[in-house]
Amino acid sequence: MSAESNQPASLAPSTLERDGYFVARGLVDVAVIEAVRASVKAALQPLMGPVEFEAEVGYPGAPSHLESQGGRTPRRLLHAASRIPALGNWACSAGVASFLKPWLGTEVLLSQCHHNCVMTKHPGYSSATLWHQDIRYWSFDRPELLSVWLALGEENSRNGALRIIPGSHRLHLDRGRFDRDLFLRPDLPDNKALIRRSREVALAPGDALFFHCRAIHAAGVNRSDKIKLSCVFTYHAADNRPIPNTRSDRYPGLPLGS
Ligand SMILES: O=C(O)CCC(=O)C(=O)O
Repeated sequence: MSAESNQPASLAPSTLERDGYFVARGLVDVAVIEAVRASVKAALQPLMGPVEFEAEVGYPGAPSHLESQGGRTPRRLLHAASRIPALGNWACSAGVASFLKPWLGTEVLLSQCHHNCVMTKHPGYSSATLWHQDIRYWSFDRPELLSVWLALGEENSRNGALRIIPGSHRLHLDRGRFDRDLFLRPDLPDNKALIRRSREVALAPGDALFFHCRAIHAAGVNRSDKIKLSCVFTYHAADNRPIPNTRSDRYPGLPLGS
C-alpha cells in the first residue's frame, strides 16, 4: 500500500516502517480546521509572539536581516499547543495517540520544545527548506521520534508542499553526505540519485502526514498568492528521554489521552 493512500491507523505502522511516513487523509474535520485557521489568522494580525521570523531561519530565499525587507515575515508561530487550545487538545488526543502508539509504545509524549508550531509560509518572503532529517534538531536517547504535520489548507508544489524520500529513515549515510548544517549536499552524485526518488506530499485541509525523524525531506518556497498554514508536532516514547540541558529538554513533554 502506498504511503500516499488513505488508510486506517492499524495499517499505518507497516507503511511507516517501510516508507518512513504515511498520510491519514481527512483526519481532522473541516469545522475544526476552520476554527484553528481563524485562531491562526488572529495571531498573525496583529502578530502575537512567540514567533520565528523568516530572517532568523537563514534558509535559501530568506531575507538576510530582521530589518531587511520582509525580514519580519513570520515563519513559525511557536508554542502552538498552548497558544491554540483546540490544536493542543487535538495534538494530545486519543485519536492521534492511536496512530502513534503502535510505533512509539503505550506512553507517548508531545514535545513542547520544537516543532510545536504553526508554519506560516507567506507568499513573497518565504524560504525553501533544504533536504534534511528532523533528528538534526533533537537530542534524545534514541533517534525515535515521530512528527505529525497537519494541513490547514491545500499543500502542493506551487505553495511549497513537503517532498519526502521514501525509505530514507532506514539509511545510514556517511557524515560527508551532509553539509555543515546537516543538510544533504545536493552537489554529490549519490545524493542527486537519492533526491530523484523523492515524492511530493500533496495535502488537503485536515490531512495529516506522520513521518519519522530520520526521513529525509525538503520543501520549496510559496509561489502562490496565499499564505500556507500547517501545524507540526513531534512525539516520543516516555522512556526515550531528552538529553539534559539541551533544547529538547527545555519543557516537559505532554502526555497523550488514552
Ligand atoms: O515547510 C517547510 O519549509 C518545511 C519545514 C521543515 O521541514 C522543518 O521545519 O523541518
